[in-house]
Amino acid sequence: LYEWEGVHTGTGNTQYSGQVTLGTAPSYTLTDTTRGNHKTYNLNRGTSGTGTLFTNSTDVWGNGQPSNLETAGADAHYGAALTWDYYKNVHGRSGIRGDGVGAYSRVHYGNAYVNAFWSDSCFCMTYGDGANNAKPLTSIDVAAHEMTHGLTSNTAGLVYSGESGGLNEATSDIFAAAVEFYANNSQDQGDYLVGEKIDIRGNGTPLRYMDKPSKDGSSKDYWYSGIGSIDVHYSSGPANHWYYLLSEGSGTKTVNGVTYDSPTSDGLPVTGIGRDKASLIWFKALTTKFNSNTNYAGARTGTVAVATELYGAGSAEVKAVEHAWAAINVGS
Ligand code: ASN
Ligand code: ZN
Repeated sequence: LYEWEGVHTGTGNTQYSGQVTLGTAPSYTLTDTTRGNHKTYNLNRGTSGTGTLFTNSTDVWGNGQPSNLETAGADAHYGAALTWDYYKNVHGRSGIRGDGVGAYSRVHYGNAYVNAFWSDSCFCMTYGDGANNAKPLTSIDVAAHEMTHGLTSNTAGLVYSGESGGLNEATSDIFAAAVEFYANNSQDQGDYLVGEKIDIRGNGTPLRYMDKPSKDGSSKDYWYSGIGSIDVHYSSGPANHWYYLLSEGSGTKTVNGVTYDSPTSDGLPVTGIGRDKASLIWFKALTTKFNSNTNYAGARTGTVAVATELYGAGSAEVKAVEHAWAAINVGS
């Protein structure tokens, strides 16, 4: 009657996440038929176009080493799948636009290019290969960060400058952490660090820290009047810090073997409500309360409103949201 092609999965030997299952299509390409047909392409060090769709005959992708060009493809394809699954299974959103359509990924952008980015124009994520073409920026958290820029662009539309730009960046870091925890990958455990696998500084330290953003030397721990004039990757700090405090609380705490020490601007303690509730509050605020010009004060108002809808006025959750904002010097 018909030939049932079924749902194919291949095997990825990634650089950062060990051996993983990948959504592939016969015979065979990095095409994830159960996740909006998300595809992963090889730019082969070029900087334009889509390059070539990763194709092979074995359905085993990469060997864990960056010299094998399939390896970064496997990492990026896996990160996109996890991010898709997170938004679908945790927040009930099917794809970046909620329409079931997948974005696509491009790896091996440029020569030793040390960045990754989302583009609205192609509805795609793009990844450089990092220093010496040896550290592709394709870890789970970076993939989730970039794909989340697509979500933000298609929901609140937070303008990428000023305070809204900091909130845009923080949204990508917040869900990068949430996806990494959701993945529960033994080689890349969930943490409140950004980019800990890609060694972008060359000394083994992460790109950003959410418990105390100033640990990176540039990000701010607390909101202040004028924070909108610094780089959005630094003005994101207070919102990342808010998310950490709301999830885990202030002070010292060890999660998955990483020890955090999170301060508060007013010296008052914050009791966390757990990452799942904190993530839900941010997601609902992003998708139902924030707009393109939302600033820190507006984010406070929006998240308090969402927490009130979800948990009730006067609930422990609403109080925790308010305390976490006060702890980063927003309202009091
Ligand atoms: N990797 C950076 C980011 O996603 C690229 C940029 O500056 N937009 O934030
Ligand atoms: Zn970003």
